[in-house]
Amino acid sequence: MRFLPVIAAAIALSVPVTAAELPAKVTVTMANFSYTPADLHLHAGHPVTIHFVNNGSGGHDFTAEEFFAAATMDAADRARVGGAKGRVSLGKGEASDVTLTPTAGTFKVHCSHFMHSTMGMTGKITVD
Ligand SMILES: [Cu+2]
Repeated sequence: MRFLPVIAAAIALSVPVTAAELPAKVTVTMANFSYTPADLHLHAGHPVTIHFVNNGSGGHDFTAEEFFAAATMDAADRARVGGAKGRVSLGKGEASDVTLTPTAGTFKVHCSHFMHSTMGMTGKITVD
């Protein structure tokens, strides 16, 4: 029984640190002409790394100005979303990781390339 307090203390010390510092990971795949998943569900106040991949035959982007503007992220990630543009632009076969902490809300996503949203490149992000 004398080891029990030690184990309890180790758990108390390790669990909160791990949970607070490791961002969740989600992948968003761009294709002609879709996002997978089209509806992204994230948790407010919890850091997440979004892995964007372009599997299409040409360039695509993930434009979500309000989502990125409301999120907290460091300067390098802010640059990856084009600053105020709020857009992850990828050429064919490219990928990019963006780590951020989202703010609650429902946000629209679209591809800004000519006619792509009309052909189906739209999505939604729900943060709660
Ligand atoms: Cu596109």
